[in-house]
Amino acid sequence: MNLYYYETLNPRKACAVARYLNLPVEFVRVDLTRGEQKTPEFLALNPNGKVPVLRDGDWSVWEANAIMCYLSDEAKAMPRNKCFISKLSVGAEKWCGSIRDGKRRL
Ligand SMILES: N[C@@H](CCC(=O)N[C@@H](CS)C(=O)NCC(=O)O)C(=O)O
Repeated sequence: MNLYYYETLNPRKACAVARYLNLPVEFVRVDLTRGEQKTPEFLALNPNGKVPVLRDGDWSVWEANAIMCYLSDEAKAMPRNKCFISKLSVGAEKWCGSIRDGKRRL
């Protein structure tokens, strides 16, 4: 899994959870000051052009909350290994976050 980040609040949350759960995540720095979040390559990962983004195989997750839920599922971190957050609800969280950002892209 690749976690695209910059040293700002939202990516920091996702990075902290990935580290805390000790998951095999490779951290990829996206320099927001150089506009790297608006390149075609990055927009293919997240059409909103924001970090954090988690890439897991063909699956791309954005929105810090959605990423933290996804990582939690990956680590089976919920009590009794009950995963309440399915890929479907991660998608819903991603969608809600996109609306909060004023866009409706999923
Ligand atoms: N709702 C999103 C917000 C993500 C966000 O605003 N990321 C900022 C950094 S903290 C960003 O990538 N800004 C770059 C830009 O807007 O061009 C989340 O929770 O992940």
